[in-house]
Amino acid sequence: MRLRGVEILHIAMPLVGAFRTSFGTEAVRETLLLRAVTDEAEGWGECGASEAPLYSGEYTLGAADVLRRHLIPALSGLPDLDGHRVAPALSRFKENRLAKAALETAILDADLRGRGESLSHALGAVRTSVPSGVSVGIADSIPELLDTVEGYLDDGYLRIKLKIEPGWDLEPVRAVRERFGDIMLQVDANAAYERADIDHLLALDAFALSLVEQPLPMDDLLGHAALARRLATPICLDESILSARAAATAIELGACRIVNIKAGRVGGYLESRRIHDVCAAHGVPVWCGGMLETGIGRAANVALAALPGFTLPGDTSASERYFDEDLTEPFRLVDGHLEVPTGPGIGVAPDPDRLARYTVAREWVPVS
Ligand code: OSB
Ligand code: MG
Repeated sequence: MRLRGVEILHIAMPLVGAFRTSFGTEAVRETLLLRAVTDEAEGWGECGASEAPLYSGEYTLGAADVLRRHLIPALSGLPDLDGHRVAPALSRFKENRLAKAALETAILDADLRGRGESLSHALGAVRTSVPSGVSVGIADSIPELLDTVEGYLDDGYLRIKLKIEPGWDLEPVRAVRERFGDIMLQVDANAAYERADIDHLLALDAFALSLVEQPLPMDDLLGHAALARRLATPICLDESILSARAAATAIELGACRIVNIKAGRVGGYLESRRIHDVCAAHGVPVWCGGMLETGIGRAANVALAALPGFTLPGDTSASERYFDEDLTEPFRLVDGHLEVPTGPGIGVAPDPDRLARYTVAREWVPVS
């Protein structure tokens, strides 16, 4: 397969409700879609970056810049390009995993479409549908939070994840546990606490949570290990796990018992599978995280979540939890599950009219 070029589409998709975490509030998904054009097929990838570098150091315009200036040109002149050759061709460029993942996914999608194979099959999926949870942002008040959670439980979500931060933790968690009883419940701090908060975090053990996600800074694996020695609730890492090597290190240090896998954060679906394999070898359950993706990114996430080690419900929610109108056919929740696409590649494509409506800029980056 030979790459002809990549179109970078800048999109702006209003969210049905602003999503608030410890690091900021997002009301519009301002991100990139990539359309890889090869001599065999076209492929799509979605970038996990947001307008500002709050989750990681990457942000949408920065991702577009590194893609056009460095990453896409590095794929020129490769006569036998396929999904597996992207990461080695980009490896001399440091970091920029969200941008690399989007590019690798677009090439992988084109490659698989050309061969008529689904991404789920290529990754080694064993399920035809995946159990879904939902990530609930920080609310203005506890009554408002309880209404939101009730709505999601009525929709059929199989587990609830509450975003927490100092000042919004024990009370909201207690209120949700008391009101809804024995639901599967977990929390995500997005690194909002410090080691000095460990005694405070121990109070979370009272609420029978499935896990506490990324309580401490991303580079504090030893802090997570120290917390893990005292906290009965399993620690799950998100931001800290940037690669299969990082996953192996975190597990060996006792910094986590569960891993959230997000393809963007780790540089792509192929590295995600390696993390899955490392975790499986250690008996560490994994689940699929999300970055408020459109149907393009969601399709690929759902394929990943169908692998055997994904034994916990992921942040793979239905399209309507994010958008009034998705770019693809909407993903729908059926008995708490999303169906895994079966068509070639990621198995979905953007609807041209809706794509045009939400595209704010596009640029063609040719390769020779
Ligand atoms: O920490 O999991 C996170 C969204 C943006 C950035 C970080 C995170 C999240 C979510 C949303 O929790 C998950 C989803 O896509 O539904
Ligand atoms: Mg998280």
